[in-house]
Amino acid sequence: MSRKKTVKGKGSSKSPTSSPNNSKDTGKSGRGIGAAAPSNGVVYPSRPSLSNSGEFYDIAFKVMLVGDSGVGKTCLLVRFKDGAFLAGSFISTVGIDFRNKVLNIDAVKVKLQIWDTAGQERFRSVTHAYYRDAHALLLLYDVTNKASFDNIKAWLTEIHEYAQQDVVLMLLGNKADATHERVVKREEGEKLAKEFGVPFMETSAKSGLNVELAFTAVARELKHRSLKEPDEPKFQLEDYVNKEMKSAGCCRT
Ligand SMILES: Nc1nc2c(ncn2[C@@H]2O[C@H](COP(=O)(O)OP(=O)(O)OP(=O)(O)O)[C@@H](O)[C@H]2O)c(=O)[nH]1
Ligand SMILES: [Mg+2]
Repeated sequence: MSRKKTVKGKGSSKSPTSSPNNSKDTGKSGRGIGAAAPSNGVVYPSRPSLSNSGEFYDIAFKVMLVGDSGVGKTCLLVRFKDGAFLAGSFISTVGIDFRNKVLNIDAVKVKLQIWDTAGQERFRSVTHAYYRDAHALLLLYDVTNKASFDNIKAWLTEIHEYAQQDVVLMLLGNKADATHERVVKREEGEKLAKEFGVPFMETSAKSGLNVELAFTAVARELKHRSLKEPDEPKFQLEDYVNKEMKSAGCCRT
C-alpha cells in the first residue's frame, strides 16, 4: 500500500471549494489537507502524495463537528488532537476551522481531516456548504444545556437536507464530567439516538472520556467501508461502540 503524508499547519476556509491541499493540518481558513483529493474527498491508497508535515497515511476522510454554539466542539477536537483541555473563557468559533490527525487502524493509516464548525446561527450558511463533502458527522449536544439537546432534532433535519445520504453519523452528549450541572440524563440521549438509529455516547473534552473512542470508531467505519473485501462482513459501528464502552466500564479516556 502506498503511503501519503499529512499536511501540517493551519488551513481554514470560508469556502468548501477552496482546496484543502497544500496547507497545514490545523487552521483557520479553509485550505486543508495535503494530498490531491477526488471530488468526494476520499484520498485513496493508489494516489500517493507528500505534503509539508511528515506523517504518512493511506487513506483520508473528512469528519465534521456540528451542534449548537458552546456544546464543546472545539474543545473536543483540541482534546483529541493535542490531549489538552481549553479551560477558561469561551472563544466561539468563527466560520470553520480544521485539523488533521492520522490514526492507525489495523495497520492502515487513516487520516481524519476534522472540520470544526461554528455553532452560531449566523454562520449556518457557511457550514451548510461543507456538509456534502463530509464522510462523517459528529453531532454534539451539551448535557448541561437542555436547549442544545432539544435542538438535536433540528440538526438532524439539517443533516438530512445537506449531507450525503450515507454519511456516518454519531450523537455525542458532551460535558459528561459536569455532574452537578447536568440537566440531560444519559438515558435521554440513548433514547433519542435509538429513535433516529444513530450510535451514541457521552463524552468529556475536559476529562477525555470517550474522546478517542468517538473518533476511532468513526475512522474504523470509514476505513472498513472504503477498503472492505467483497466477502468481508459489514463493520457494525454501533456494536463496536457499545462493546468498547462496556469493556472500558463505559468511561474511557
Ligand atoms: N465541563 C466541561 N466544559 C467544557 C467541555 N467542553 C467544552 N467545555 C467548555 O464549554 C465552552 C464552550 O466550548 P467550545 O468547545 O468552545 O464550544 P463550541 O461548540 O466549539 O462553540 P462554537 O465554536 O461557538 O460553536 C468552553 O468554555 C469550554 O471550556 C467539557 O467536556 N466539560
Ligand atoms: Mg468552536
